[in-house]
Amino acid sequence: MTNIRNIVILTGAGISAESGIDTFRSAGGLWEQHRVEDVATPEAFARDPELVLRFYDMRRARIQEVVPNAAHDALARLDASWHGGLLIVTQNVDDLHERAGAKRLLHMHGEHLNAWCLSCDERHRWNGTLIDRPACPTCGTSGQMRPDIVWFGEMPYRMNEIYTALNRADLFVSIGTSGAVYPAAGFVREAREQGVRTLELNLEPSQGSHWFDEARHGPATEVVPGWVDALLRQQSG
Ligand code: BV8
Repeated sequence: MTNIRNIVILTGAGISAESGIDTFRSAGGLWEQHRVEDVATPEAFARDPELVLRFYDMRRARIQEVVPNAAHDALARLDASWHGGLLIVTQNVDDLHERAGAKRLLHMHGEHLNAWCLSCDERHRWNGTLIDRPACPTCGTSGQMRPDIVWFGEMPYRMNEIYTALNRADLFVSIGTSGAVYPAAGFVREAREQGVRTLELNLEPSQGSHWFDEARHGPATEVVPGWVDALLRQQSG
């Protein structure tokens, strides 16, 4: 992998699986316990806000019980040492990348630890619950705060920045994602069309595996550190 300067990395639930956070589509996964349309759509929130707020309160509490794993740590190490361009685009709404130390990071589907007031449109760091309809710290309105999460049918965040980085990239790497949800699942084809080299690091072939130039399959805590170490060794020549 010579003359690689700018890298875009997409991560999904698989990178947090070994930290003890359920993925979506695995047996017993999140979407096994709840129908997506019952908990992760604006319609669901309008229809049964209690169910949706309880679902996200449970997950917000859960991520505060777990810690980053060797895959998160390896990407933070890469972020700290890579001289070229780097952007980690995560579909995950947990804060494990940040806690591992990653800085060049973007949450395209939002964050559990943010609450969004629909009355004044302010977002607030939030590690408590929302089911008790707390008042907004900015406007004081009660009962208008929702999880700052991109639900199905809603536009993901910072898409322009993502496409700009993809267009400038030399390498696109997808880690721990099934390639089932768009627009994230379309990034590999966008990259290919730009002549960008593409690599999949996943436990098993994803739905878009055939679009990648190269794929390495195995647990993220084994595959990701090995890939990062090789890249940094190459950089130090
Ligand atoms: C939008 C936040 C329009 C919520 C999420 C084109 C074609 C078809 C459908 C669509 C399309 N375009 C849009 C759609 C509709 C929809 C969609 O894609 N539907 C799918 C189901 C067909 N997309 C949307 O609605 C998007 N919005 O299009 O808006 C718009 C346009 C203009 C203006 C306004 C609106 C919004 C999508 C975002 C929804 N929110 N998350 C929450 O977290 O509760 S998506 C959520 O699901 C995740 O963020 C992630 O994106 C996805 C789950 O996928 P993964 O992370 O990959 O997890 P999964 O469990 O599936 O797979 C885990 C993988 O890891 C597996 O491959 C496994 O093998 C691997 N693994 C497991 N363990 C390990 C491992 N790998 C390594 N190591 C391990 N140990």
